[in-house]
Amino acid sequence: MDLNQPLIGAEPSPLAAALTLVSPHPTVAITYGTYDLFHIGHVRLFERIRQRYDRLIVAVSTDEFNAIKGKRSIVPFADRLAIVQACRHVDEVIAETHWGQKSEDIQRLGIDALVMGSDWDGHFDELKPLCDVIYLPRTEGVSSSDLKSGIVTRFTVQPLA
Ligand code: C2G
Repeated sequence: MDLNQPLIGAEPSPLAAALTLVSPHPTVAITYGTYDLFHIGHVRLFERIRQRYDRLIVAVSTDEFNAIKGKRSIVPFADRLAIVQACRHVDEVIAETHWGQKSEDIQRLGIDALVMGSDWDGHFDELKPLCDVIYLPRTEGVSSSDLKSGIVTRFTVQPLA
């Protein structure tokens, strides 16, 4: 029985009535990012979003869009997309190809909240008329760029003295 469809002329059963009160519709959140060298900061962000919303959609930046963002990732787009999709907190992945797609995504996907890490504080407030816009504290002490520079430092061949 599809509980979302009103039964024509029939009173919903007490169960149906109770269920519609409890969860009117699954709440959906979306977040955007590069997710290069996938790390605990990304996992913690997804985890916290999933604790607040029933579904999490993640938009992963393509390599071409990263170039526009002035970023070059180590892990190619197709792999970053597959890695994010494999995370159990993530329900769906889409590609992020341009800055302006957020308002389209929010309306097309019926988004309740856009959630980003605090390094983006205030950047997407213009979308507040469309959905909740939330910035969660970043996980301290880890970032893809730190991981990259750490690898370079540690594995650069030191010239023999
Ligand atoms: N993040 C975090 N803690 C960290 C590192 C990252 O919570 N230690 C969060 C960031 O705040 C961001 C997300 O993880 O919300 C993805 O970070 P990046 O992969 O660096 O994404 P970015 O390149 O900033 O792309 O349209 C928005 C852009 O696509 C965001």
